[in-house]
Amino acid sequence: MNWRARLPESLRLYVLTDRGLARGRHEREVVKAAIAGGATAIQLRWKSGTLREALNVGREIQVICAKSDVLFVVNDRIDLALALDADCVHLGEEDLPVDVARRIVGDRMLIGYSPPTLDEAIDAQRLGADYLGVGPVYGTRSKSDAGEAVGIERIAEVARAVSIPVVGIGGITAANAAPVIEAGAAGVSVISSIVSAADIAAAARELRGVVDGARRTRS
Ligand code: TZP
Ligand code: MG
Repeated sequence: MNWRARLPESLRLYVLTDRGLARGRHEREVVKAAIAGGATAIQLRWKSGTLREALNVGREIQVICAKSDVLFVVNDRIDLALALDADCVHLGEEDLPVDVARRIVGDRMLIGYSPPTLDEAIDAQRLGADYLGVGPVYGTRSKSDAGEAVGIERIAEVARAVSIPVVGIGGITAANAAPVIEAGAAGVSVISSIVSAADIAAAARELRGVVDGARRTRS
């Protein structure tokens, strides 16, 4: 699969797993339902538990993603991403820097990065990032160190400043996703509005509909 060529399409509805927010459901169930509803990318986000467990869960959800041509992303850990031969690794400011990561993974894996500032967004593109996660767009309780909401304006600013795709993240729901796309994002990245939904597939379908609708009116 040439993920780079189809990257903006694959970033339309980007769902992050979170065991603590999944109401007791296993990642495999969450991921299957999210994909049934139209998720285009799945990120294994693993904040507690052992690396061995993450490897085993990652193997399971990677197979589910591959069957549906859904981009499989590993959060934070290049070692885990390489062990799984993931499609992509997503890094933050506390992880290995983008240029160091690029030296390790070469061209075999996409690299996403969450820049804390506009300058870092521009740097990340120069250093080899394939896409950027920008946020928190709105207030969120899903990441304790996410910081203050940066708003829609930051999406527009970053999207104007770089040529790689941008996804919005943080507090995004079907009710507030359209402005994120209208501001220039290729897609939306979400945890709670899908992972915590009673009906995950229905929630994904609704959000995907909003994203696709906003993309159509933008173009
Ligand atoms: N990075 C910035 S905000 C956030 C992450 C991982 C959490 C997004 O979760 P939610 O529930 O969609 O606000
Ligand atoms: Mg991270």
